Amino acid sequence: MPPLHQPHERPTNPVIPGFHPDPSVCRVGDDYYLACSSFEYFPGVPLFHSRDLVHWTPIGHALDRPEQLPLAEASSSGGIYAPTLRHHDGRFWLMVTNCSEGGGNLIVTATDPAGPWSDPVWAPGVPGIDPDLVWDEDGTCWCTVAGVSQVRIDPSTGQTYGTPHSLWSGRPGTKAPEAPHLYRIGEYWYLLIAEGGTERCHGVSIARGRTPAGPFEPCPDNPILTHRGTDHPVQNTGHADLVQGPDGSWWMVLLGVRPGGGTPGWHVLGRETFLAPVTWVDDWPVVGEVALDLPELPWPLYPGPVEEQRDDFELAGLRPSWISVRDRPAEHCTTKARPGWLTLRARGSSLDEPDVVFTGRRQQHPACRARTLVDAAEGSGGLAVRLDERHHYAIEVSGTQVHVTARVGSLRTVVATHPVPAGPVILGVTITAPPPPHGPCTGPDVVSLGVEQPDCTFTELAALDGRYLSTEVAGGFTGRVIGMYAAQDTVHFDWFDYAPLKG
Ligand code: 6LW
Repeated sequence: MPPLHQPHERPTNPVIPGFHPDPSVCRVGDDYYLACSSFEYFPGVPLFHSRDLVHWTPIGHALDRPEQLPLAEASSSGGIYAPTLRHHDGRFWLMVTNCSEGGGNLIVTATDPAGPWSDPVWAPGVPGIDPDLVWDEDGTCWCTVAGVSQVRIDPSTGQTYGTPHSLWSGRPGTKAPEAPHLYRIGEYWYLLIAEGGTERCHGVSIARGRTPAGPFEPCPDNPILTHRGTDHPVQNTGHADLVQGPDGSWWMVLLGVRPGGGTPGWHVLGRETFLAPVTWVDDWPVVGEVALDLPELPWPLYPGPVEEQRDDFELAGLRPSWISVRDRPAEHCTTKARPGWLTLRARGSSLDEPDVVFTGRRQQHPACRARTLVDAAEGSGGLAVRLDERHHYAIEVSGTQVHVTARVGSLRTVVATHPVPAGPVILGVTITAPPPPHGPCTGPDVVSLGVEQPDCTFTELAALDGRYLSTEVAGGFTGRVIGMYAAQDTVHFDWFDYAPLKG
């Protein structure tokens, strides 16, 4: 498995590449922890650790037991939305919405953010998504949600008190005031929100007041961040959380996307986590550029442990970077059936169905290569680039044939068929920039699928336009995930590797 980052002299954005949206960050001493949304994937709510705000190491998930995370009824881009991660009274508190049936707003706690996390406490009295938690000087806990409204809560039971009241709906005429976070900074309580929807009009606004319950006075310079109407390489910037750097300076983590190709630009990696500097003028925050090259930081960098590019499935469990669609019961996904292999057992569902048996990792680089050695003697399955049930490209072994398939909305087709000798076969996908000439109609990338021969040469069977696996085409809130799946019966995978490519 690849590093989430290469140790750089000069730090770069995004600080957590690939589909890692809605970041929420908290600081405990010299350590920083960050949580993201995970939607229909299991386990839910990926968690990261950092010492420098730039290098983030995956440490696990807040929701990694099926009883914490009912997702069977979650639609694509349903499920887990927008966590808030805070540290209070010696414990980590994470509040999040499970938008699927059987879900709702929930709170889990842990003393070690790497887990174990508690069973959820449900908070049915909380009136919306994107819940924030903050404690005032008296120890009263306030829960603020999209809209933007607020209610008092006992976070250890989920019990709410009083009637939720409206705080602020952002700038007049701007849609989707959401993603609130409330902070006590100096003399004021600051209410940070996102506005404009999570697409190109996304932005960040702020208001301040003397109490956590308001009234709030909007900043005269709102929105304090937006890239709408610009040709900045980072778009859709919004959904932010504030944090202080090791030297006391202020920073913001936020989501952004990197559209590629011609017009209007297609983003394929989902909404990623970026870092931006913040300064203060007249007690209002001023956000610096969300640059792909971050400024030199005045504190030491800690690159952290680097994950291997390759997983040989030698461990009893799976590394935190592996995610599955909706659930991961041991009878369908295990490294124990054949030691040193990942075994997937199909439910008879294809990639077109919500209960497909699929385990993959996020595509984190615009250009990359992924390969796996598959033994499909007892079934059929292969390697897929997945955005959702209706948008995926795949290469599948079935008997002594491999098929490349493409599903784009309601169109589904077998693009290529190729004979392979009996026995394990290496399947590969290579994602690269489109060849020149580039014009307004050029897609963001080319997804090439094929088989690797015993002499290590790659036989390309199909080269598909990547725009059809983009959020601009498919909609939704996730990004591409590249992984292994079983379509019928039992399929074994000896190893999987993923490597970023240049260009
Ligand atoms: C989330 C909302 C948003 O609830 O997208 O970009 C939604 N912001 O705040 C899903 O991530």
